[in-house]
Formats: sequence, C-alpha cells, structure tokens
Amino acid sequence: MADLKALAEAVIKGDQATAVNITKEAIAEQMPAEQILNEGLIGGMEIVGVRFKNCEVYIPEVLISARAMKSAMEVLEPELVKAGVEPIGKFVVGTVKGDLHDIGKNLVAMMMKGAGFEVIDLGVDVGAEKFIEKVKESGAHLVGMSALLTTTMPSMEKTLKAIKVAGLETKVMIGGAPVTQNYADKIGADGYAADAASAVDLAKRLIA
Ligand code: B1M
Repeated sequence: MADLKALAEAVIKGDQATAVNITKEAIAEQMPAEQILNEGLIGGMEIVGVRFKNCEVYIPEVLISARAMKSAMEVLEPELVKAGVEPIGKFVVGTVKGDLHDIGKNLVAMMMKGAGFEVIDLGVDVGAEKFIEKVKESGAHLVGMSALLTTTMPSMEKTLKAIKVAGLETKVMIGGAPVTQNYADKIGADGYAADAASAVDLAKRLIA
C-alpha cells in the first residue's frame, strides 16, 4: 500500500521522482485524492514551512521541496478535479508596481500552493488595476502584495485604497524585506508576514 508518510518525506527531501512515484501508486490503489494531498503533499510542505521558519532549512531546500510537490501535484490534479476537491482559498499575489524583485514573492506563492490555496500569480510590476481585475475575475478571498524597495512600498497603499474604492471584500496581506507590521497597520492592510511560512499561517487566519 502506498505510504503517505514516505510521500511527505519525499517532499521534505525534495525527491521529485519518489514523490511522483508514490503519488501514482496511491492513485492506482484508489486512495482518495484529498488524503494523498493532505497527508502526503501538504503534510510534507507544512514541515518544510516550520523548518524554514526555524532557520533549520534555507531557500534552496524550500525551492527543491516545492519542485517535488509541484511535479506530484501535476499527477494528482486531475484526480482532485474528478473528486471535486476545492482549494482552501483563492490567493491573488504579485510584486507591486515599479518593483521587479520576485524571489520572495515566488516563495510565498509556492508555500501557499503547498498549503492548498489556489494561487493566481500576477508576476512583477503589478499595478492596482491588474490586482482588481484578477480579484473580480477569480473571486479571490485574499490578495498578497510583495515589495522589496522602500520606493515601491507606497504602491501597496495605493493598491489597497483602489481595492477598497472598487468595493471588493477581499482581505489584503503584505510582505517583503522593508515592510513591517507598523507599515501594514498604517496603510490599513489586514495583515503582514515576515516570511513565506508565516504568510501561510496568516492567510489561513484571514480566511477562517
Ligand atoms: Co535589488 N535591492 N534592486 N535586485 N536586491 C535589494 C532589495 C536591496 C536591499 C539591495 C541593497 O541595496 N542592499 C535594495 C533595496 C534598498 C531599499 O529600497 N531598501 C535593492 C535595490 C536598490 C535594487 C535596484 C534599485 C538596484 C538598481 O538598479 N540600482 C534594482 C531595482 C529594480 C526594480 O525592482 N525596479 C534592483 C534589482 C535587483 C535584481 C533584478 C538584480 C535582483 C532581483 C531578481 C529577482 O527578484 N528576480 C535583486 C536582488 C536579488 C536583490 C537582493 C540581493 C536579494 C532580494 C531577495 O531575493 N531576497 C536584495 C538585497 C538583500 O535582500 N540582501 C536587493 C531573498 C528573498 C527570499 O527574500 O524577497 O525579502 P525577500 O522575501 C522574503 C520575505 O521578505 C517575505 O517572504 C520571503 C521569504 O521568506 N516576503 C513576503 C516577501 N514577499 C512577501 C509577501 C507576503 C508575505 C511575506 O505576503 C503577500
């Protein structure tokens, strides 16, 4: 019988081939897709998140785990669709207008996918109009903005105001090296996270 602990372990180690093989084996044995996702893939990524937060692993290890998870997800996704498994929330994310830094934002997007969110990644240099358009189109529950430059942080406030003016009820969370909780409070964001693992915890709290 397919071993979901071994699947979680393969994600933790970033062992892409084993993660894909165990996922295929579990599907062939007709194990419920949701169980494979929650106990195997998300279970593994959760541990990676905790270790990243505790500085026990670093960015390259997280990226390798995320790659293993992504490959296994490609195999599992059709089964999840067949089983009607819904994502736990929809998350629109982007690096704000004028800012081209995307390494941290990509990490947040990967961890959010790993936690079971549907992620709509708008890339870099994203203006308020694009955020609003995608929230309307997708009905997202949550918007995430990333900024790495002190000069682009005001784009966060501008986008937040535009989201409110547009009457959208989505929650907004922000992050990035120069961003702080104080800044989030000042501009009226719903939350701030210092790193990708904390972003997942915050996102779950915001949509609860
Ligand atoms: Co730039 N850069 N850069 N840069 N760059 C910084 C940010 C800088 C601090 C370097 C320095 O001067 N010491 C400085 C900013 C100074 C400031 O404003 N405070 C700077 C500058 C000035 C610039 C340029 C203006 C340089 C120039 O051209 N004169 C220029 C700007 C271009 C632009 O954006 N318009 C520029 C360009 C670039 C590169 C293109 C060369 C490259 C980016 C490549 C890329 O991203 N694809 C680059 C890089 C790599 C950096 C450094 C070296 C590394 C940034 C990074 O990726 N960190 C950076 C110096 C440094 O930080 N040591 C620097 C790793 C990443 C995992 O961390 O993004 O903080 P981070 O993400 C973390 C958390 O912040 C958090 O989670 C992540 C993971 O834990 N997080 C979120 C991030 N987003 C979040 C969102 C959330 C929640 C948490 O919720 C939605």
